[in-house]
Amino acid sequence: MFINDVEQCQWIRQKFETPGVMQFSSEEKRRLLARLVRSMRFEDFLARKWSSEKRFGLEGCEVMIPALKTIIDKSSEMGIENVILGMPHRGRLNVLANVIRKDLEQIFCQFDPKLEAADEGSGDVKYHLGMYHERINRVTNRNITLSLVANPSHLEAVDPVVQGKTKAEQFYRGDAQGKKVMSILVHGDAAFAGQGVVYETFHLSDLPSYTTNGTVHVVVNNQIGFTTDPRMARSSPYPTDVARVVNAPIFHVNADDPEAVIYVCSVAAEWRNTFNKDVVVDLVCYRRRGHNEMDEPMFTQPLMYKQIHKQVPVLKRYADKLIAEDTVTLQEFEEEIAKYDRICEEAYGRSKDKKILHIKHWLDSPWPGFFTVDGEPKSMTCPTTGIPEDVLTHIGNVASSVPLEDFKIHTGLSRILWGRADMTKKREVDWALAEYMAFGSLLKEGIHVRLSGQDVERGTFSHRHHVLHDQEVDRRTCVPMNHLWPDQAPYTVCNSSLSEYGVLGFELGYAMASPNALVLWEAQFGDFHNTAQCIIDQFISTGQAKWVRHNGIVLLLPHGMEGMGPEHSSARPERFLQMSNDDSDAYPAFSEDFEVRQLYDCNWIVVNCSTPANYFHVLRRQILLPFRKPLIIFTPKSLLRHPKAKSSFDQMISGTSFQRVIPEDGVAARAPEQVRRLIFCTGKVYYDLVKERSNQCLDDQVAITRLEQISPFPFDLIKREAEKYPGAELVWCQEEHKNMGYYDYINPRFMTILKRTRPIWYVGRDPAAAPATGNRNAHLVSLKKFLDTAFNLKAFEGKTF
Ligand SMILES: Cc1ncc(C[n+]2csc(CCOP(=O)(O)OP(=O)(O)O)c2C)c(N)n1
Ligand SMILES: [Mg+2]
Repeated sequence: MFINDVEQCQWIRQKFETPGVMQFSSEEKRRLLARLVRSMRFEDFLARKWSSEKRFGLEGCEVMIPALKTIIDKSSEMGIENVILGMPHRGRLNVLANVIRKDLEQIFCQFDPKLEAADEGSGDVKYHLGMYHERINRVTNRNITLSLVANPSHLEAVDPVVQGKTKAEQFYRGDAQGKKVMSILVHGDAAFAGQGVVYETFHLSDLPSYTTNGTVHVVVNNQIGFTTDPRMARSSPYPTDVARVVNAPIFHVNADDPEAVIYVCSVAAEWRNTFNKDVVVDLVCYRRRGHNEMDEPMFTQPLMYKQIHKQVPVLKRYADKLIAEDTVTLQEFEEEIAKYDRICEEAYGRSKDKKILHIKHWLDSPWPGFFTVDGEPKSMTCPTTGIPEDVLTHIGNVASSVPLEDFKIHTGLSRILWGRADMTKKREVDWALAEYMAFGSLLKEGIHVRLSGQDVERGTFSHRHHVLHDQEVDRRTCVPMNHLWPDQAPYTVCNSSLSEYGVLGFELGYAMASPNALVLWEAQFGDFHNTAQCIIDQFISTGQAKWVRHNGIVLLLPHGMEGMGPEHSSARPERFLQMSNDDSDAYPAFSEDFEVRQLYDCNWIVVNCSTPANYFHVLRRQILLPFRKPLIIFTPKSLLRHPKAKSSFDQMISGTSFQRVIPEDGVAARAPEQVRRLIFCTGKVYYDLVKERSNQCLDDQVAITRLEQISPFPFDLIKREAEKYPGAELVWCQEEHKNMGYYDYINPRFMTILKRTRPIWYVGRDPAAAPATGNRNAHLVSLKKFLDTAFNLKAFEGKTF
């Protein structure tokens, strides 16, 4: 343990070294016995009824149930009203039944393979689902809300998600010190030591905008069961190394000594609620069965399992002890068992009447009032996203000012603010100002906005400057966005630790807590999102399908080929598009609500805006939609300062909206029948194309139309554009390599909407392994090459498709 605070060390010493500290009343002992009965008999019941089903039983560590309950009791006693739990497979069903108190029949009916799912989506296996429950804590007689966050198989991935949700719940309750809301994270020993996200999560606990004011961690340390498991080498010398890494006290306790366990758990909860710091309880136990109930551990660990089979179960041991010391009689003990078995049997009987499975009953984060009682959106429309001009002007003025007196900002920043004032006067915005206006206007409407990521306060490209720093007073800062209106919602902008997996998971959890917040995570460069791939694959892309849970998180991923080398170039749009669930081959029915219906049906929205105004609108639309979907935005780098990448207030005032497609509006659009080529593109390459078209004097012969919302694919608007230019050759132009970017996604969709009557030719960089070259000259040569092809009207002559 590496605690350098004397008071804290003394506190721990006093808790553990004072003679006779572990005293339990007979009532406490009986409660502990009853909890062990439930824990053990629950597993026995499942084993009897469904002997060939995986349930990842707790046998060998049944004490985890009283352990968790003690942490909750003690925390409730110290004022906690809301506990958010994250845990892996081991013992999860038992926790649902006996800690969260999910109705047993709801758990049992999950074992019935014939049950039909009432909700759309893929669903998930029973030992992954989440849960939310408000109840009275029987020990303290106080209300307590417990939620268990749904998780994927990916061990420890849920940790930062739980922390983000906890932080958000604390934030909305004004519980800045974590006195009302706390989290508990349960870990397996191998995953705890081996998965880096554990460390990333611990690290967040020391950062002001990410701390949950302490978490109680419980490790189910059955490492003995893995020591010779051929599936994995034993992890590094646990637990000493882990102690060094997690920088929190670790209390090791023998799981076969239930009184010691609950004493330690009570001290851990007291530690958390006294010092608001993390603490780890290491339950050293063994695993009575195989990894799951279908596994035979004797195959690989014969000698160890011979020993394990000789172990007397903890319940028997403890019952014998209490009977010997006259705390309970054998009869009372047997009655306690019979009572719980009866509860299980009765619930089992009721579970058989269930015909339909509602995954909705397993929501970990209900959003009261956001949907109708049936869980449907309250409307199927999206109001326009423009705002009154005076609001734009007001935000522009605040964005260009320093709201605090005697606050000296850097002269370079003065120039930037002056530039913003000038734009506001001219009724125009660049990227940063458009974002300011989107955030500011949502804050005015009572929507909390939180932007998190590495260096987001200033902006990686030094364009944002949402936090001003006094040049003369150390650590004096000012966030003008919080000085817009007296009754606005709060704005949080926070530089994260240098982590993607942990931080994106955290923000996803934060966004889970409420639909009335715009929560954004920005990657330093889009490339870096792949170290958070698990959060993207397991939660963002699939979360709704698996857990019927909406989430409106926004990913800002800087993207663009600018000769900066293989890494600072691509946010890998192809990956997001490949995971988009809209059907490439189905010719859509164009109903009146097609646009919003498509958004409702998709698993996420992928956009690449080419104008600041469209960026402004898509951010606002995210909140004005009557449902929530993750939004992936490929954001620009060079366009942040491109003189042409500006928008007028006219494109943002009331009545204006997000444009899924921006059609050609120059000369070509005025005489479409004369147009020989219609180029579709998305993002920054538009500006290269327009410049080249003008250089080659082809403005009347080549039209350029921008796809701004890539997925779900705007079939209706693309159809309209293609039909407007009946004599034009259709081209898709992208700056990314052919096996990357958007081409593989858009091509079959163009074919569907054109009913295969016209080809869409590819223009862009050749296929490649790396997303971009490291050689600036090679970058420029390939750019020139594909721009030449884009405007070579003979390039596809005679070719068939
Ligand atoms: C990230 C990840 N890698 C691998 C696995 C496959 N896996 C499932 S359980 C398990 C062992 C977990 O050991 P431990 O954390 O000690 O938990 P226990 O099962 O012993 O309770 C492994 C490797 C997984 N689920 N997640
Ligand atoms: Mg283990």
